Amino acid sequence: MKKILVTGALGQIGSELITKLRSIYGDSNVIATDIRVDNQIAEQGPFELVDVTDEQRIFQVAKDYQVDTVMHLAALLSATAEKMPKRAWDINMGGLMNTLEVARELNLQFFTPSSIGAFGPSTPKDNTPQDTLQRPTTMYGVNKVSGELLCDYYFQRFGVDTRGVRFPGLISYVTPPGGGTTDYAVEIYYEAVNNKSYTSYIAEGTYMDMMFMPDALDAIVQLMEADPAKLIHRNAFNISAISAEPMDFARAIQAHIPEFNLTFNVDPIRQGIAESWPNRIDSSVATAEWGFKANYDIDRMTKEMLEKISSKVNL
Ligand code: AKB
Repeated sequence: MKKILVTGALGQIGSELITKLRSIYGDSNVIATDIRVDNQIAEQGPFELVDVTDEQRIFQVAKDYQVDTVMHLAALLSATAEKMPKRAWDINMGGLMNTLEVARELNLQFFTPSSIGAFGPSTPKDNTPQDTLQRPTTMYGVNKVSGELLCDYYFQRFGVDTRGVRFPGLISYVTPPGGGTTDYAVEIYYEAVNNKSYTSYIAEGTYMDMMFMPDALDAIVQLMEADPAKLIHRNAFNISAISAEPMDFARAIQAHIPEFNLTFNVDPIRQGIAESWPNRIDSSVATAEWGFKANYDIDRMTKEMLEKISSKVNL
């Protein structure tokens, strides 16, 4: 049985991952941490205030609860990181380094997500291979590539059991993302339900990888439970479920809301980031090494997103 500390537990991934982990490993075995308190998560099980730039505090909480695993999610996303690059470096790299050090000192299994943002304009755009050119042009991308290398280093140099995936844009109806380039793919569903129209800041024809949150959560659990003997890569596995551009979402939504109307008002910063990322990455190495499989395509995800958001609106 695992005992897991999760940083950034109130973020888009964390808020759903905590619930899933608690259902698998038991409420008291999942220690949610963040820089602010959320009563619902805190009532369900252990919760501690932890700022990931404070290594001593991470160490203390990990030691007090005698955890054997840390899942490090706290990070600034791509668009926010572009607005404040120095702060992004401090939080994304400082937080990762601190958490890896705690994992080394206490011999913890370690998970952290990388991203499709770890690729850049010179990366092959279609069927992007697992091992390829990575020269990202954003601060977020620089952080993610450095993080991938740092996790490999901690495994090779110190034997820390580091594992990770490159997440695409994650789509969910529980906690909205904040400050990402792929956030439009969540906003479009809320606007479809509330206003039957959406103005996209990403241009028509711009493809990016996406995934519905339940597939992302399954992938984390599956990778952490995978037989280490089968893992050749360990960190930064490409995983994707959907390659889509704004019109693909519009068409999927129109199957349920025919009057839905999509217009465009492109944001040059986020459009520039999106254009530097792949159209569709190849997940076959993750499938071969630990059995990754996505269950949701865009149509199945759209049906569930619209149903769940409508039921929240009609409460
Ligand atoms: C972002 O858009 O910054 C994130 C990501 C793809 O890593 N959703």
